[in-house]
Amino acid sequence: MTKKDSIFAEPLPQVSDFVFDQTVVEVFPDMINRSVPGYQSILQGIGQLTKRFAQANSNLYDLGCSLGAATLAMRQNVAGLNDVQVFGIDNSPAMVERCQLHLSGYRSDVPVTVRCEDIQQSELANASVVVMNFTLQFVPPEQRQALLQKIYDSLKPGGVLLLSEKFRSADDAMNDLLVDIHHEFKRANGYSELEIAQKRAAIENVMRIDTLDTHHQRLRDIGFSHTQVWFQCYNFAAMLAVKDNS
Ligand code: GEK
Repeated sequence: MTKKDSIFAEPLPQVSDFVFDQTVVEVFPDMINRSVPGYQSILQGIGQLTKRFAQANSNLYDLGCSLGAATLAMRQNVAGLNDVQVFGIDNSPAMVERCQLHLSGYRSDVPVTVRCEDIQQSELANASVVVMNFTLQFVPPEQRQALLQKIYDSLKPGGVLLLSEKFRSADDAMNDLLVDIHHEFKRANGYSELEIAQKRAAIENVMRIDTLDTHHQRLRDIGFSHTQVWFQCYNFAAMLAVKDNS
């Protein structure tokens, strides 16, 4: 049973920047399911796309793996492929510890290694599938291009990046609408106005979001030959970016 997220339920004298600490780990599955529209559908799609793009004799990476939900979705979809390794990487020690415990509860012949590292420092190589499921948005904007370039360089021909992000619309009126209906979604999932407002204040300095155009353009500039949104709900989208086969 996952504990209910009530981190921002009481008025705080001062709202500090959001951190992925032990308190967050305890409620994380409830928090992400009640906050990210389509989270379960995206995980299912990550599994499906992994099945399609994973290559034998390659590595699969889940960058910013939290408790390993996408790591598991990937691992469940590579059975039968020779010499495949899955790596989950997160820089929160509390997340990594719980992720290891969580993954050890499932049986699999596919080796999984969970590492506590900053993904900006991680060595990535021989990859066929790289997942960043709501992680890039926590990397400082000016450092995103270099990280994505490293991912591109680590991919084998025909490899894929699966990138999910909250985004903002360049059209201010449309952006206000998307933000509003997302908040309605959170209210329908039991979050109060106070919880929504305090979470927003906690996250605004640590999660700076791009437009979808910025994402597509940056991925194209780096060298990805095809980019596509394959899932969207309100201001949340999952994209795929494919490296050419040649
Ligand atoms: C899921 N992918 O459930 N290096 C490593 N990890 C990082 C970094 C960094 N530089 N910055 C942030 N993180 C998951 C959900 S949550 C999204 C991802 C959310 C980690 C951070 O510790 C956290 O665990 C994760 O990225 C973001 O499919 O909570 O909105």
